[in-house]
Amino acid sequence: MKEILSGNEAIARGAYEAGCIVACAYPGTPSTEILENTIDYKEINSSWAPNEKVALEVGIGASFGGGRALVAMKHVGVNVAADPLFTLSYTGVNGGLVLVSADDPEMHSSQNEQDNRNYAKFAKLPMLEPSDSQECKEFTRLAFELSEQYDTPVMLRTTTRISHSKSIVELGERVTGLPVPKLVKNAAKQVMLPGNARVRHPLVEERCTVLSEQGSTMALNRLELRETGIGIITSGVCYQYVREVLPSASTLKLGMVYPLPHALIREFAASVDKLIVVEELDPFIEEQVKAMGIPVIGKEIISRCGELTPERLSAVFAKIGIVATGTPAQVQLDRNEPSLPQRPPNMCPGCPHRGVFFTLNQLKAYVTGDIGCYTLGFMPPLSAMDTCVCMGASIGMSTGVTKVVSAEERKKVVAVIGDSTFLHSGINGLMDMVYNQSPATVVILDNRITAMTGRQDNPASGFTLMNDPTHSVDLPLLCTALGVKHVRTINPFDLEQTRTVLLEEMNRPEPSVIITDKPCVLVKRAGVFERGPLLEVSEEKCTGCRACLKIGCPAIEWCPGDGKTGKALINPQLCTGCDVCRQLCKFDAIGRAK
Ligand SMILES: Cc1ncc(C[n+]2csc(CCOP(=O)(O)OP(=O)(O)O)c2C)c(N)n1
Repeated sequence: MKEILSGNEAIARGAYEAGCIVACAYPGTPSTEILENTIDYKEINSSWAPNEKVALEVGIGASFGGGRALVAMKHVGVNVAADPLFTLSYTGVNGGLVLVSADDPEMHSSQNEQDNRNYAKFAKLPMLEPSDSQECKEFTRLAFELSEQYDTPVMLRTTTRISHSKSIVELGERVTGLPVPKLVKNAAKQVMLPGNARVRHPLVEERCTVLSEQGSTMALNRLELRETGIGIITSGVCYQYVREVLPSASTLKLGMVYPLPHALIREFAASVDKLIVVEELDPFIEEQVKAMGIPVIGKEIISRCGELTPERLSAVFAKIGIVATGTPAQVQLDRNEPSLPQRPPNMCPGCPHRGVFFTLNQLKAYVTGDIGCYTLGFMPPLSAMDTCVCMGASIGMSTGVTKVVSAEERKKVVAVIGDSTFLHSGINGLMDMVYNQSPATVVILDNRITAMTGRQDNPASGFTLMNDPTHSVDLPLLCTALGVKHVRTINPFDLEQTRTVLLEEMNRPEPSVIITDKPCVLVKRAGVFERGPLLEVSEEKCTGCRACLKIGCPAIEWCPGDGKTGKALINPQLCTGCDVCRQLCKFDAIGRAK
């Protein structure tokens, strides 16, 4: 049977067909839908972990126990999981373990565009890179087999285009007859004390050599000889672009981008006149080919930044006099479609984060921020976020700032972090804050969900990925247990309360935590978010002072009127009745809709 699947759906299907029994992840674009699809297969125990390190550790446990395990994360998530990953490379596996790294060239939804192929080389483990959804499925299955055959975790790298594009996939059956998981002690292999690890390291090196040799005959590395004037080494989505732009060129399509199949590369180089590597981001393949003593064209014509497209690739080839002969579908589409209006990202109407950032702006706070929907607090008119580096960084950074500025400036320092991000990696920062008595104030924006990545549950939301009710972390109790003496809960829609509590805690020269307790408007369960009575603007009372526009709510529109005195208007389709704008109107012009 055939189905049209996205890359992420196909990876989930591949895991199912491979007999995978455990899947664990922390959400992050473009990887999130993998676990949102493994839940469709009841044979796979799927769960969200609080962060990527824990997700990988769950996978390692399942593998050591003898089951096949899939672990998924976005590229920056691998930084979080890197510690167990590097040593897992030494221990190897029992049941196959596949780690999906979903990279994001062009940073469609990320804070950097690191090239995670480097992780494969750094951690000395094989990495497969599919070029379409069919390969996403097949390579996932193959990755489990290679993992067990070579006793290694296998990384499967996708990019946003591969994760989110849809193409036809031929479905297969789930494998049967895999060994039944059971506890087997093997300390020499699984306890990485120096004495044991020293024995494992040479095996890791040998494994890389063997994989490189055997890679030359593996079907996933494919030599396609056509015209021999130009030969292109490529992988992933770039392979599709090369085929579209230069259909007559010979290609070496690498399905395994680490370790590289040296013999096959030499054979290809010897069969073509001019060798080019087409790859996004780092010169990962290029540098290794050059290190083999083979001259190759690469990053002198292709940018190290952003993603490629067929159009960009045509322009790249033109630089060295190669004329694109294909007619890429994408190019046609781009030229014919009218461009969409620009829509800057904005918090939703009724978002409980809005009032907090409005108040922080008014208090001229120095806000060490974090990653989530609330990062939009950086945008005008709220303009109340001063830093954003990585998940969980806000609290530690606030401590750092207070260590260097004057006593007066210290009072301005506020860390802002979401519930999911706090549980991901903010807890340690708070522990340090108490331990080292930082005077900063932490605001935990508890909207009961991991909103930014699509409303996934987390350990404080009370439900699992499978939608089963579970314990929900009591955030005030947790902060108290960490030693915070001043933990206060506020209603972020009450601007007066928000301002008073923020001011009190900012002025207190001790660690303090303020927790907001209103849910995300898009929270998926009934009864959590309640729409308030809708608001409307009285045309007579509105003076056109624009005070209500200062919160940047998309539900408030501006009617220019005769051009001199415009008036505000509340769109009833968008208003949630959060009541924040009413509190800003000095003329009592905003009230409940009749
Ligand atoms: C290491 C890492 N993992 C995952 C992500 C993707 N990501 C960005 S913000 C976020 C969580 C946001 O949830 P929360 O803190 O609850 O804030 P909300 O969006 O609900 O306001 C996630 C998973 C990331 N940027 N970095």
